[in-house]
Amino acid sequence: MKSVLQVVMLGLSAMCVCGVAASQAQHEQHQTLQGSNANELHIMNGWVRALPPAQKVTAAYLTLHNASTGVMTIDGFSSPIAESAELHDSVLQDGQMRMLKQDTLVLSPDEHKTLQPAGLHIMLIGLESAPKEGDQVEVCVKSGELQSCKAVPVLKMAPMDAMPHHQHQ
Ligand SMILES: [Cu+2]
Repeated sequence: MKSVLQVVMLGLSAMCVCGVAASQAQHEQHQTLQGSNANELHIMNGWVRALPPAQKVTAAYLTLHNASTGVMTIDGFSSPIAESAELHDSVLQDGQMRMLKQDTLVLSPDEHKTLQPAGLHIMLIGLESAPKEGDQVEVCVKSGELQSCKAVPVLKMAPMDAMPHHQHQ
């Protein structure tokens, strides 16, 4: 519980500073990564949506940073709590929000891409048990041989720093 609170507090304090300072604060939270050159794929501000116990799918959100000098193609996601994980985009079709599966996500050198509600997100599919608020869930991101994993908090609602323009749900 204490570590979850700390993660939330870090997120909130990062929100209160702007520009360069905010990005520095976020980078201090970067996870140590696995594998060769894996430190070039950074996961920041991740969270998984808490759902009622019967649910078999949920969504994970995070910001990815390509800290390398080359183009990076993200081609896989996984989590120990899910049988599979897919990248989805939310698109408005005929007045309805639909989710479209994406095979890859391309990051330019030094690009940040934020996965967030109503946009790109990771679907965690085939949950053995629905993640509860307060849990920590590991989420892994792959680019070819490179894999980066991070434990992220399970939350009922988006933390404020993950929401664009301070819009609340
Ligand atoms: Cu989805």
